[in-house]
Amino acid sequence: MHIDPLEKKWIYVVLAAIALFLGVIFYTAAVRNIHPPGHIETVDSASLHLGEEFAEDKLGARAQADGSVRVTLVAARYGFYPRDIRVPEGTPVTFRIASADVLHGVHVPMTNMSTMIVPGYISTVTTSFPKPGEYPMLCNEYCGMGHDHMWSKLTVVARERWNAAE
Ligand SMILES: [Cu+2]
Repeated sequence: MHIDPLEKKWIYVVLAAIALFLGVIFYTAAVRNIHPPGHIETVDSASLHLGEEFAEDKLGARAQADGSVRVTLVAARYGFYPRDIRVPEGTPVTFRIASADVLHGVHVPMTNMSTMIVPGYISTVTTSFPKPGEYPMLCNEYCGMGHDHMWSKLTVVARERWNAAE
């Protein structure tokens, strides 16, 4: 069978591109621990305030029995609530986030904390923050007129300064 040399060249180019894309996907998943949001748990966005997990008094950071920290957040136009989160450095932190209205995204610059928050689903991300400091949590999915102002504060504090009651 005859294949035109130019066509052959492009077959190699395409195969190389596919190999590169797959490589990037595997690298980010295995090495950088970046995953798409898990569409496993559902939640009713319209009644978050009435539910068990996302009621107002249940939100925020809480120490878990295994030493990790769980942060429960509601994303709503225009912020992540509660607006001021404190977590300890170098500790596994699991974020559980639900949207009260439309599609949002959350991103903490210079870290791998980033996920989409799709209404109706609970987005879960586990990461840890090696460096203490104040970080913005930004919305990275356009969600309306106030999107540019949709951010909340994440403070990473030294382990011994972190008080589980906060
Ligand atoms: Cu938003």
